[in-house]
Amino acid sequence: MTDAQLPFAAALESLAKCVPQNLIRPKVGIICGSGLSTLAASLTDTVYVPYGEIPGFLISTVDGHKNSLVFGLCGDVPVVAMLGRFHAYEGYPFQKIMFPVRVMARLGVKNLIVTNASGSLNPNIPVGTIVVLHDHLGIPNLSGFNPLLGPQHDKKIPRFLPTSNAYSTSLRRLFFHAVHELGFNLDDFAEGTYAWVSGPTYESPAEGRFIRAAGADVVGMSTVPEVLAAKEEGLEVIALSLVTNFVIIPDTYRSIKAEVKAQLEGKIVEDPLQPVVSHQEVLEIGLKKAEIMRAIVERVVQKIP
Ligand code: R1P
Repeated sequence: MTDAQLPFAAALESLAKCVPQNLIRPKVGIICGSGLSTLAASLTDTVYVPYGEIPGFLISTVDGHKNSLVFGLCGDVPVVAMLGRFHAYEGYPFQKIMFPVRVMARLGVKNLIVTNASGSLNPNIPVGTIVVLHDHLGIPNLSGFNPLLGPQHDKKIPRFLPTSNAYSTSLRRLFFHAVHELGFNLDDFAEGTYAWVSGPTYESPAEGRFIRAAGADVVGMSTVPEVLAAKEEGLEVIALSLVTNFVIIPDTYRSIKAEVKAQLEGKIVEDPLQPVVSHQEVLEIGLKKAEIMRAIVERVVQKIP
């Protein structure tokens, strides 16, 4: 499937039928990451449109992703939020994963706030930190799976999209002003580079070390396709990553050979607990921190000129 075959007209028509006039031209779009659907909780005058009712939209099969587009007011700013997103590991083609962002752009969205849950690779970025992304490392982009591969469907969109300016400096500035105004400490928030991996496996220690060595601070399985589509559509983008776990990247491996040798010599060898990450843990941290993220996102939306 190419972008040209996507049902833009049908999607816009179906939304126009159920969303009232004062909400159908949102200024800001929000994508809620894993466990972060409550980001839209304070919108007023809300209208929920299930993904299943919008032509071209998929269904997220991941826990913590509700399948609804919600239109509403944030203060007096019309906003549209995706309660749940689509990931490549669900078996979905990139064109369809990026479709909602392109629909938002056609509805009039000019600024996109993308959120996600991520694993930290940086010892200075603990679990629970909100990281404002300043760059990304798209591992699939570097290995022949760039989401924008394919025919140039729209001649107005550059064939060779620059990505050095993907993350809006003005929106990032607004974010840190909002943090200050809400009485949070700026030093509790981080800036960093997001490594996008396809998933669905969490990173092996060697993979973690590899992407850390390549300059990434956090890692996750989403966001970059949406950011690329948003940039093609000319949107300003800010991406906020909530660290929900720490990626285990030991410098050395426990030697089972040494342990067996010790056992053979009659020594008692303890079997240490080996921590592993789970999606449940990701959702729990999301739940705990979503309120802070919501307050800041709301403030940022109000501050967008
Ligand atoms: C893994 O726990 C899931 O959480 C993150 C990862 O990308 C993966 O989908 O979800 P979001 O990026 O959608 O927030």
